[in-house]
Amino acid sequence: MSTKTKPNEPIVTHIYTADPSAHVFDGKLYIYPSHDLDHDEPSNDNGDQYKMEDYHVLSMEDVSAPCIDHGEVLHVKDIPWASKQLWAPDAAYKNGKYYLVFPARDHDNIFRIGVAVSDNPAGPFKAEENYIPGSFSIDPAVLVDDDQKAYVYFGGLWGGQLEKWQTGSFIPDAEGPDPSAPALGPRVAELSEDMLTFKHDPKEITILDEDGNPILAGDEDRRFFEGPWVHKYNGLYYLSYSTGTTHKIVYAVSENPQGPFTFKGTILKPVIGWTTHHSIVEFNGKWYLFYHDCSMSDGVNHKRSVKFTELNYNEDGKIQTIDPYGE
Ligand code: FUB
Repeated sequence: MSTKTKPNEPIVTHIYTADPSAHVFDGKLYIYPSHDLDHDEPSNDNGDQYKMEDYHVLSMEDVSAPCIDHGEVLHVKDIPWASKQLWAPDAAYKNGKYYLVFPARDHDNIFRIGVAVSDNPAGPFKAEENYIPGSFSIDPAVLVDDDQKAYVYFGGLWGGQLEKWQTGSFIPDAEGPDPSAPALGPRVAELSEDMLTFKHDPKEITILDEDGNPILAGDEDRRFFEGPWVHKYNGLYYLSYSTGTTHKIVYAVSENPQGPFTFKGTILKPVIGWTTHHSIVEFNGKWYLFYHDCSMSDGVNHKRSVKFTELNYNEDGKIQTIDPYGE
């Protein structure tokens, strides 16, 4: 735990971590990951093997400093509305407080998104009594824009249940669109001033190809699957996400935080393991991609480790594609 951190190596090795959301708070890098459990039970496409019960917060003074584990900051037993599966969280700072925004299954087995609050970026966090009214699915990511408006982006297919919300209510046996129909997009909602509710019903984000046509559900190299993240670069909004079945992190760009976004390319080639999940952060004048893979468990999909690497842009704003195991 006290060794120096290196790019493309697990930032901690004493626990399995995944789904890293990295932020700079108080001049330090804070990472809010999922905490994978070390079990050997079977896996399925519904993601039941991802049975995480708590969150830890990690931090680094700089990118080569030791990564500190601040310990357990929230446990499912302390979240009144949640029953299981604390999946990919994010954190945001507003109004002098830190907000951990996270998905979990409620007591009806439906994924919802909740908030827990702290005065300290390293927690501990106190969960709200109920999930955000009107929230559903997984993988929330919060952007607090330059004008202090806060947006939460979320959604995930398959185990993340996004297919089941196409009508606005939960249809347990609903399937995804036909491959020739537009793909399902992630959702976005502006958060209220206190960060605890949506200001409006979530809106579906449209992702367009270079000709202005919606990306289709059958276009598995480019369509949204899970893990949305939005960052700003040179005044533009960059929406990046996992393509799931084709295991890439790709991105699309817009002038508007709620889209539509135009597809641009691949950020991260496939990693060892089925899932891929990332965040992008600027720290001390450089940009970094935080991601995970399963190298530390020799490829066991639910035993993942967070890593990071530098991310570079071309002069035209395009992100250079990263090979996680390249030179
Ligand atoms: O960690 C559980 C799930 O796996 C996340 O919510 C997805 O993004 C995928 O990484």
